[in-house]
Amino acid sequence: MKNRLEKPIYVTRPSMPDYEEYIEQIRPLWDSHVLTNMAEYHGRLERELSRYLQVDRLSLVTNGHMALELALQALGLSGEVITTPFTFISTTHAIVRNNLTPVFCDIDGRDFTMDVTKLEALIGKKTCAIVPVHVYGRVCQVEKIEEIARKHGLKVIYDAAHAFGVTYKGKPAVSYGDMSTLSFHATKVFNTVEGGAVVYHDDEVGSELYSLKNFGIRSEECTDGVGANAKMDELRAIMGLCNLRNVEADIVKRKALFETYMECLEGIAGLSLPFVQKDVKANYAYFPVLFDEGVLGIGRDAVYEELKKRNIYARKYFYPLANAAQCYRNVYSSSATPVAERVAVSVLTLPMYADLERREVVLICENIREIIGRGGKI
Ligand code: T4K
Repeated sequence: MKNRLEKPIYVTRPSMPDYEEYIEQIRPLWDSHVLTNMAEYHGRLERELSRYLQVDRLSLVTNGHMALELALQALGLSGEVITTPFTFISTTHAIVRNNLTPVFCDIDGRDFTMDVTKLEALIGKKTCAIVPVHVYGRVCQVEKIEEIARKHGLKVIYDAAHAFGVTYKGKPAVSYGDMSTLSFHATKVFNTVEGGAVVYHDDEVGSELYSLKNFGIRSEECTDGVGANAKMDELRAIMGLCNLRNVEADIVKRKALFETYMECLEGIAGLSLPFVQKDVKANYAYFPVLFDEGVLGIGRDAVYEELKKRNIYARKYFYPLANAAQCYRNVYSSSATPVAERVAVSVLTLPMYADLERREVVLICENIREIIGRGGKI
């Protein structure tokens, strides 16, 4: 094990502003004592994010999960929602916690987003919406989904937790569908520590979201909705304002790292590299690879364990599938989504974050090559 790293490398590492910059920016709060409840910096971040993401309407919330829960609630849905199991468990939970029933559609074997060729067969009398996931920041087949949704009168809410800043044919990915939800969790391309947002198009929906994130309160004496508390506080909003200044540079750094991975791992039979989508300006949020045990003679789990011994902490995003999670597996079966099942058992997302160094990526790749017995130094 000649390549063991001295310091651990995790799958991701949050970007942070300069300490002095953040302290300077939060100083006014010590004068105003206004810390939360949709105050000044909450409003500022909403405006700056709308500008950066090129959208007209955006509502900040406490996290990506609440963005999903409230987006579904704001539309007043009931019945079945078609989604995919190849996602973080939050997507399914948000559907279930709205008393809606998830129906799992399989994924496309190349980009791992919803397989639209299997979508229509799942639509029934009870179907009210589709919740596709722009997984790893890959854009779903938005045009086809729109066509099918329109034909059947369904709402479309994209889980765009991974798709910050991604564009498709020059248009922001988050501008498709009735709504899109974003996560600004510490592990994301853009973070506010914890945070999220809903992008929407209809002012009535916006007013509903505003109320739902504040307990359903409309005014001091009127609470007409069963809301939650999903308000982003001022300290996090300021963190977001600081991080937003660096996000473009971060994406450039991620792109370079992505290209280094591609160079260092290319040409290995049995190791599939990320699919690069046409017409998409990516954000390089993740670097997922698939290990085909039949070809390599070593499987994903063994590689994962061996990398850990070498101080490299890759992750199995997204294994197990949502339809195989302990809380859902008595109701659903992952065998109904065979492509997702195959991807989930062979995928490993390798470390990817703006401050990762090129030489660290090279070392990670050398370790992978050594573990799978495919060549030494790069
Ligand atoms: N929809 C989708 C498709 C999502 O992927 C997510 C979240 C959501 C919805 C919901 O959005 P949020 O409600 O979370 O905003 C992480 C994140 O917690 C989660 O946000 C993310 N997706 C998911 C894919 O990954 P874990 O449990 O894997 O995170 P954790 O704590 O193991 O962190 C991974 C690594 O990152 C650690 O090994 C070290 C590093 N790290 C992490 C944190 C939190 C740091 O260096 N600093 C940190 O502060 O879920």
